[in-house]
Amino acid sequence: MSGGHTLATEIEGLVGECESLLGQASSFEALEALRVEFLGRKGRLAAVMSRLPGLEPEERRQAGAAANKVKDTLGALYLKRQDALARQAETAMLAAFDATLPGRAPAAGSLHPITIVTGEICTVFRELGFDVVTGPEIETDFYNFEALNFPPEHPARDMQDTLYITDATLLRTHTSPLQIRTLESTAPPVAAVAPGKVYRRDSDLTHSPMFHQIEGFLVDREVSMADLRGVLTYFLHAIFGRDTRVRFRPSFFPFTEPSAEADISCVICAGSGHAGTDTCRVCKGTGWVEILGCGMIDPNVLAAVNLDPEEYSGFAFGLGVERVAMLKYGIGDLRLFFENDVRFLAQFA
Ligand code: 2NM
Repeated sequence: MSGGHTLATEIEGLVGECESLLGQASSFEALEALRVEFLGRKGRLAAVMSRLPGLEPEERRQAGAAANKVKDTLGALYLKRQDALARQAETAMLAAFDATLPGRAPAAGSLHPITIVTGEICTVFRELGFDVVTGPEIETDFYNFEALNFPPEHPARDMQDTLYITDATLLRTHTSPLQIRTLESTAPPVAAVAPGKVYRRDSDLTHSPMFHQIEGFLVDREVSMADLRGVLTYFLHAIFGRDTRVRFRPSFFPFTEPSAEADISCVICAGSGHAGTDTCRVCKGTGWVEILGCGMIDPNVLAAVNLDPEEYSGFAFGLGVERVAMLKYGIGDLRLFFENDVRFLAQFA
């Protein structure tokens, strides 16, 4: 050491000053200001270093060594202080709330009641050996009407109130076109259900221009009305409960002969016809509600898909999913299905 005021002692003096200031730095901002003041590119250590080239070799060697040591020492002090401040901040944060509280679960969505009921119905039929088939919502006149035994002048075509796209293409008014497509491509024995959206020119309190249907059929040799009755009764018991009574009434559809409608005992009043002293609003006091249409597939429909009606027979049925959901959940207003109000939908979580 040459003693007295040398650059080396000046540099070491910086350490003491910086050390005490770093110890007092109480925020990340104050710490950063000190780093810039002492260690920055235009800082005080850099200013001292810039004077090195003008020194005598011996003093330059000592000053250079001191400067490098100071750089390391101050750098380490800076990191130590930064770490201490981070710990302080963490401790303060942990003191401010209870870190053992469980997290808040994000709100989960839920299935739409139409999706739930469609799934339940398809599951019952899948368990009975039916396939589940889907297909286009835009159909041709052939698949929607002609193959289903609706002649061009048949009043049922007007009754359907169809949404036409062109003369020959339309929005399907039922999912039966899928049964035709399946019968065309699959040799009997064949059984399938077809869920999906269907469209009709109808819109009021109890009719939506788009709603959901499930239709099904089974074709084989020697299929009878007894098979229809057994399968559909089993299905209605699976959906509405074993205590539900089922009855069949004669009806008419262009694609089935004979045709029938199935009623179940009213799910609201348990078939009593009244609610307390009032008449039951759902079954209007009859004790029964209509639930599906069905019948033996008309020979003309079998012929349209090149099956010999003398060799094969089958039953078919169709139902509205909104109607099943309304009865199952006691929903009084069809419009609730299409408004997507979360207060309604969340009840099916
Ligand atoms: C119903 C009622 C009765 C039906 C008929 C067919 C087909 F394509 F196999 F002939 N599919 N669905 C049918 C029969 C639908 O809905 C109320």
